[in-house]
Amino acid sequence: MTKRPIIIDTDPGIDDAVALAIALYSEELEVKLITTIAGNVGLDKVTTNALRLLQFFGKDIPVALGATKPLIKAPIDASDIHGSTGMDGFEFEEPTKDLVLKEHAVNAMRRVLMESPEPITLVPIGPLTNIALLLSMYPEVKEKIAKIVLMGGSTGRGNMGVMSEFNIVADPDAAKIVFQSKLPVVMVPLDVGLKALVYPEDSEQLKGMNDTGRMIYQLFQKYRGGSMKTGLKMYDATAIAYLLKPEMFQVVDTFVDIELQGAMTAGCTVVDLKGYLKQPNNAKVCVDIDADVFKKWFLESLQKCN
Ligand SMILES: [Ca+2]
Repeated sequence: MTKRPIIIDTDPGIDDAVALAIALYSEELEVKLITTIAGNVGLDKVTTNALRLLQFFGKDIPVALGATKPLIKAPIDASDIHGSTGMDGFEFEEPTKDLVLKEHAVNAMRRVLMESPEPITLVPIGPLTNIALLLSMYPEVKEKIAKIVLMGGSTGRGNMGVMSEFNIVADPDAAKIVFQSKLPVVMVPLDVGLKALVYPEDSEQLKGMNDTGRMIYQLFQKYRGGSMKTGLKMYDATAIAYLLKPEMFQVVDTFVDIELQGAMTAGCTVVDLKGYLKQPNNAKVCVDIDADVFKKWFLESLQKCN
């Protein structure tokens, strides 16, 4: 089987760590590049976390550093959710910097895309600043992008505001550029992340599964994306789930825009499920997930890791 090439743009982050583990060990995906973006914590910390994970997995994937802050608005600090390092709970070895490219993430993405004989899928699982910069600076890359499968937004309520989800509200201007890009965009929103839950009994299975399972189990002890008792929310892993097993989702074609001006709703995704705005569809939005299928897939996928 030829592997599908992807680029993951990430801000690890505990749920990012899970997404990376599954993607890096998948027989179906070839991760060509990892780009980092300030988000859950600052750029230095998320980059160190990405390098820690790659060293832990023994995977030599190039890493390029992206934007240190959003396009326009001030950054949000989410260290209350992910701990002060962004990935508290496991003692990683100090990573080498060997995998770090000299190029900025935007230039690295452009190069990898333009050099690729086949289109590449972009998988942003953090704020969309790098992707917006890429599309704005180098529009010629668009024909090399198969699609953008992003974790972010919500069709209903938010997790960083009444109506706003973290990855989108962290850089709403960037999100607007991505949704207006005319590229095929798949939005895997908060709605499904809230149902993609890992419970104590699932987490216990990870503990003795393999090294990766043990590491993730330990990270979960510090993760505040939900509580262990009522289920930990695997937000970012749902984007990888869409790539590998889209049939577990209910998906609708619709129009999505980003509210930039709302006095109380700035940064929310306006998902026009009923067509009030009379705009052409610009995204596929995952509106539901089969939670049982997800859980089975989640555990089976992590079993493939070392
Ligand atoms: Ca993330």
